[in-house]
Amino acid sequence: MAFYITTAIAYVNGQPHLGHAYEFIATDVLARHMRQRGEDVFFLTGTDEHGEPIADTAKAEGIEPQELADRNAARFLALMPKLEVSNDFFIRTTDEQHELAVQQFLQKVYDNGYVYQDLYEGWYCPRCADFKVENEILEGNRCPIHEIPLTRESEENYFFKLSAFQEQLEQLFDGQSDFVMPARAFNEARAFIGEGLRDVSLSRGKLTWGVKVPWDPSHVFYVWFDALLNYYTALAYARPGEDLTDRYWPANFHVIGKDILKFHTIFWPAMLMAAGVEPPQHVFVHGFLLASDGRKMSKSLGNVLDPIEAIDQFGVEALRFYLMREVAFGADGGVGIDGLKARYETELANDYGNLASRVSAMINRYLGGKLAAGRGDPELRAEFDGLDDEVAWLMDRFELTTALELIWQRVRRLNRYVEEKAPWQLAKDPAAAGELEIVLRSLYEGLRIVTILLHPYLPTTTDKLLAAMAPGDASYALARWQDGAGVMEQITPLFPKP
Ligand code: ME8
Repeated sequence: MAFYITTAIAYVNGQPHLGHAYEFIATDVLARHMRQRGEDVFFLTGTDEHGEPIADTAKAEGIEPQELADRNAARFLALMPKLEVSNDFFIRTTDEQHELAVQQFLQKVYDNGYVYQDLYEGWYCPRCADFKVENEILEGNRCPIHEIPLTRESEENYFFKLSAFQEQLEQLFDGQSDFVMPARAFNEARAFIGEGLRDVSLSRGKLTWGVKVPWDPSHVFYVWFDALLNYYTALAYARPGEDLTDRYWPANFHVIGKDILKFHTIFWPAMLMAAGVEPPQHVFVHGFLLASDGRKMSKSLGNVLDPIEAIDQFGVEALRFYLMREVAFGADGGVGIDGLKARYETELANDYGNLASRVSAMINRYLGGKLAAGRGDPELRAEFDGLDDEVAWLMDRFELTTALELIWQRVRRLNRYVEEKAPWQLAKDPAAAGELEIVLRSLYEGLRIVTILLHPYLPTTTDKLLAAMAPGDASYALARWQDGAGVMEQITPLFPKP
């Protein structure tokens, strides 16, 4: 089945940071998991390049917005392989095909009668590129997100009739309790609709850095309308000569942070409805990464976990694992380099790395690297029965952290099993040869299963380990206890001391 998943597209007025990396990695974990299950996955990410913040930053640097966009988009593009992110396409909202498609789409919204002209006056945050409603503004007319002073702006604008979709949005939410996940985010969005929707400004007359409004080229579209459309427009040109829209739309998951909930769960489905296009199936809203002291990460406080430094020190797989393990996906949480180091040593190097080394060493030493067919230890086997289904069930609900915990319980179980059975003792007793074979075969099967399930989190390490095993395939169908013969080569440590 088609499975289309997207990240938010990052603003190019700054460099990639850990919050971006977190979202890319989490989305990648689910994309890889679905590929293992044989789904027809399309994974989109990219950059959001228009709007006031980019125009302002470029101006401050004395360069053209396109130059700034090119420079920073290249940084995001280069980050993907460093994070082992397996996106199928990288969209830039300055792509000509995207700009044309935005114009066509919004022209349709206009033709359908959902756009009108009016005077707009309100409090505007140049960093959010958004007008703020009175009840969310901080004392002293400051932005609730950036805490910077807002400016009073008024201009003749085109408006999108969001209010016309009040009922349809209520029906969407009330008919599908997992349209927005997790429940806390759903409730927040539903409450916003419940307050009564107001029309929103669709264009900017003062700005030139954006997609021109086709029926009035003296205006550009408000950057959010241009940006949200990336999820839809990319499918038409991601594969030259092929239009993937029918194959992948509606998207299964849009993955976003909690600060952009309103745009994705309210504006976006309404825009799609206004053009007669189906809304996405789910929007998953993740939390924010904070410093380990619970404060916002900031360069001036010196509490930033820099993703590139973390990768240089511990490797990308450790970063991926740590972020997915440390902070329950969907909630906020603190992270830091000390926590990463601790999990690297105790969990990756000891729990998993040592387990793999010991199992491979013992299979080679006692059995010459070969395992005969057999059913293994029924008690241990029973603890792995149904694990694949449980993990898949959690992944379908984007429970990346809970799924990882479930897998890790089995990693720990295998370590206890080694201690309980002490294969090195069995090896001393010729009468215990049969039992030794059963114990090692069971360890091999358990290790193979957890390795397949860990594959989305640790793609390179698990590939390396599976390459030393036969069968060494990461497909999900093999994440069940097998009875056939096996082979395991001697391996080098998976997580050496950094
Ligand atoms: O919002 N922890 O771009 P962006 C977790 N261009 N996630 C974080 C984070 C943190 N500390 N900081 C940011 C935009 N994010 C728009 C999106 S989509 C059509 C347009 C997340 O570069 C943030 O919540 O500010 C968002 O999902 C993503 O990073 C990009 O943020």
